[in-house]
Amino acid sequence: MNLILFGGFLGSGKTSLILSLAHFIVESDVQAKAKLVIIENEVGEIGIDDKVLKSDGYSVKELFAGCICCQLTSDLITTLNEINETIKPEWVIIETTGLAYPSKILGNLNKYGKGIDSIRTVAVVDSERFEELTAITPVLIENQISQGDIILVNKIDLVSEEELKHLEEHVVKLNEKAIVYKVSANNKVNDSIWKEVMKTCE
Ligand SMILES: Nc1nc2c(ncn2[C@@H]2O[C@H](COP(=O)(O)OP(=O)(O)O)[C@@H](O)[C@H]2O)c(=O)[nH]1
Ligand SMILES: [Mg+2]
Repeated sequence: MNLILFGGFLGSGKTSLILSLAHFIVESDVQAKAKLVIIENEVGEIGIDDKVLKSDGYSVKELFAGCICCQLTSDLITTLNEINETIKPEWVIIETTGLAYPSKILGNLNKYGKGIDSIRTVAVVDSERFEELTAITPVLIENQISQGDIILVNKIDLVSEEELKHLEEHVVKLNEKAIVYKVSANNKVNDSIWKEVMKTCE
């Protein structure tokens, strides 16, 4: 199983981007049908309707009773190990809550997860609210960004070129190793970005 962990504040666009990636995975490879599981840990503005998605070859598991980086750590591990034994998907996308520390989740997955071939972390940045959120919860936002293999600076349709340039500089300062893409989940996300996200990590 290859895991793709999506982090980022509530409302930053995680579900919108996950739906786009999910469609890309299913459409790009016929074999991938029924090989993708999405684990939802957050009730958001946009939901992932299991019934609609099932007909497309996805399946969705919901863990809504707490945060998978704290109270629900063992639920996440149990769910993943169960998925590994029953569905054996090629891809698992995990949407974390906006308050999750990806570093904690990664630590637990590495320690207790079974059948995991690779893990990639995607940090979604809400370009409209980034400065505001960083001022309110700097440690959390910085952890989410510093743990990203890929950073998707989302909602670029809502900010000016100048704001975006400033924001990008800030993001790169927090994580120099990550690949940074500017996207808008409201428009089509370039396939090359999803190809990069799906590259298995070493
Ligand atoms: N204008 C604009 N709105 C967006 C974009 N991405 C997401 N949204 C909206 O932001 C809200 C929250 O998106 P959602 O995917 O539920 O975020 P999540 O809470 O991180 O999963 C929804 O109303 C989306 O339609 C974007 O790129 N541009
Ligand atoms: Mg969501």
